[in-house]
Amino acid sequence: MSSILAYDLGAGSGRAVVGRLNGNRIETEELHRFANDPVQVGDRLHWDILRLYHELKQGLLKAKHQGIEVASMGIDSWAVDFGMIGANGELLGNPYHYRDRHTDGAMERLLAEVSPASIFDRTGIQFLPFNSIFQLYALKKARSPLLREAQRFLMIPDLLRYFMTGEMASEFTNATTTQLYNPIDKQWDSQLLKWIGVSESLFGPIVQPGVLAGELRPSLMEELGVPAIPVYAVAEHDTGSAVAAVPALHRSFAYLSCGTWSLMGTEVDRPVITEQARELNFTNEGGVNGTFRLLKNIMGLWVLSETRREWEREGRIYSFPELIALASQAPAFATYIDPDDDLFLPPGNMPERIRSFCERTGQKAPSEPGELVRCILESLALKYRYVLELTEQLSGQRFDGLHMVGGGVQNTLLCQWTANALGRPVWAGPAEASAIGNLAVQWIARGELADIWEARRVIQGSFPISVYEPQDVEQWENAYGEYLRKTGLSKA
Ligand code: ADP
Ligand code: LRH
Repeated sequence: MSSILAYDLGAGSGRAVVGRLNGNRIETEELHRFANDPVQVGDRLHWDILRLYHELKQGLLKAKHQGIEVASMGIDSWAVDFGMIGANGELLGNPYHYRDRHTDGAMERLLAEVSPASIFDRTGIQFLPFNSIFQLYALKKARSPLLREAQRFLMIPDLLRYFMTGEMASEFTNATTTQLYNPIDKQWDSQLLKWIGVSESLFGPIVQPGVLAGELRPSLMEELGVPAIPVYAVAEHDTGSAVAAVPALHRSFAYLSCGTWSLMGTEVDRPVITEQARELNFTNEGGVNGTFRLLKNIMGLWVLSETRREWEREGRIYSFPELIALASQAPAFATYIDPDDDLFLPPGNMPERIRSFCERTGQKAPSEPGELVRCILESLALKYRYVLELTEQLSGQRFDGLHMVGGGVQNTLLCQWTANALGRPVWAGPAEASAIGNLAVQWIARGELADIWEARRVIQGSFPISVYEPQDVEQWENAYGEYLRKTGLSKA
């Protein structure tokens, strides 16, 4: 039984997970887990990319020390961000964090020059102010030296794979999130690049998940004392990997990938590039096996983790289970936020922003920690209902329940409240869906699993799935009406 390795880097933390396929069962073992703390330098927020590369090396060393022979490996991470490679093959600068404010106003500025329809029709991608297209446009407008020197654009997992192998290639699922990839022509969109004034020569060949993309560079093998390990391009967008691991047994299913972000939608065979999809601001991100993810970003547990971080700065340390316990004791249905309000995107003082949202919308502002956490979690559950109904409208499907995967499934209160808000069951798990999807694509490429559906069957049989049946449905139904009114979503 061979051991393979998945690196999964989330906005909150990264992990190296070893997977073994034992007949019809997957066994996983977390080798290494590390924080992914971005670094503010002056006005700019960066990813600590070299530290992350260091942590990837630690994963390989831990495997070596435990006598694990790694037969292959793959890397997935959050989307949209990138590094630039210069003429000497070195990384130019530190990649920006998608929450950095250098993109403030860039989307509005570009959309004043080029119509939203002409961008959406070419990409099928939702408008988020931090998409790579707007980051690049902002760099161009700021006359960034980065663009003058750059020879190659590599997204985060492409970049780390390049560090490891010395080979450069852009992986498809992640490339689609740039809003510069045309899924109809199946290539980078030259017209969009012309509109933003960025040279097409920066963009290299696109490879599909499952392609063998190189092996460890000799210098790295020597540094770590490890053998040549094949490196696969997997679904390098973490959400692509997470959805590949949704334990669904039938074609038509709804998912919520619940980590720092909440990504909710369904899988489709073809991108849905219609006026309705554009107006509802849904996206069509590339998936495995030629599929697309018709989904919408919801700000997600970021609002909670950033709230927790604010309290930590004040010297009040709470674990997630403590916060959940406080929320469960606070009064129900007191105040609501729309987590997708622009207020909540940048890092900062979330308790203050929640209060200011409540004041703006004529609600009593929560003050105690339990009240704030309850407001966040109830609002998320109710927003999930709103987006699930939009997904149904757009896809013409009706879903019997919701598959929830990602670290957020550890929040049993959120899972239960989501079932209550939807009035439908929630099937929660696995928590490490992105790492498992990463492994699954490698097993398919290695000929050990037949296809994505066999992978999903095996995942379903290998990991516990918790079922949450809806409770207090009438109260939640009433709360939903209140939620839409108070947040202003009823007018959207
Ligand atoms: P990402 O990949 O974006 O870093 P994860 O999938 O690891 O995110 O999920 C992280 C989220 O999971 C945290 O923001 C937190 O809300 C939730 N979480 C993590 N651990 C726990 C826990 N023990 N109990 C409840 N929630 C948790
Ligand atoms: C989740 C995720 C999401 C993107 C965001 C930038 O980690 O990849 O799919 O929209 O990060």
